[in-house]
Amino acid sequence: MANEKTLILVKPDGVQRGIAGQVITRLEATGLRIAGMKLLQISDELAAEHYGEHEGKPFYPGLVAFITSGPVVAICLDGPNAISIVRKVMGSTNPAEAAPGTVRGDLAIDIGRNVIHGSANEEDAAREVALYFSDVELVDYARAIDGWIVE
Ligand code: DAT
Ligand code: MG
Repeated sequence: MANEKTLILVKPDGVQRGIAGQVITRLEATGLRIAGMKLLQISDELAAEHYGEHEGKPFYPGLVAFITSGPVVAICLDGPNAISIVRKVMGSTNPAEAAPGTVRGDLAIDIGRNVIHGSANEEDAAREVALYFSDVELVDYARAIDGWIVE
């Protein structure tokens, strides 16, 4: 199993709605380890770097306005297959198509207010973790329960 780090954001809608804790609870419950976590307000510059792949698309201006509209909770999770496991917990991009039991399926109804971001692949994860966290903000530690989570 490949150990991976991935970047999650509880987007401004999640913070404003008071469901950041629910989202974090679902992520923690997977067994993945929290390596970094903080609240921050995303600047226009950071938003442009983060969502550069979507520049030029019709929804891009609204996406940048939304992601910079209030604070987000940024989380770095670490563990085996962390990237794909978090994507599974998130659910499909459009909440209308997201499965029940996923964050987007259970807690959202609109693609433009879909509560959570998670890195899509290894390349994005490495880039996004470095965008939001410095080396000293990522803590490497063992948990007493690790042997109950990974064989
Ligand atoms: P994801 O967040 O699942 O990785 P993405 O990278 O394709 O999805 O898009 C980033 C965000 O942009 C997505 O969470 C919500 C918004 N978005 C994507 N497609 C959209 C669309 N067709 N209309 C409105 N917003 C959209
Ligand atoms: Mg994406």
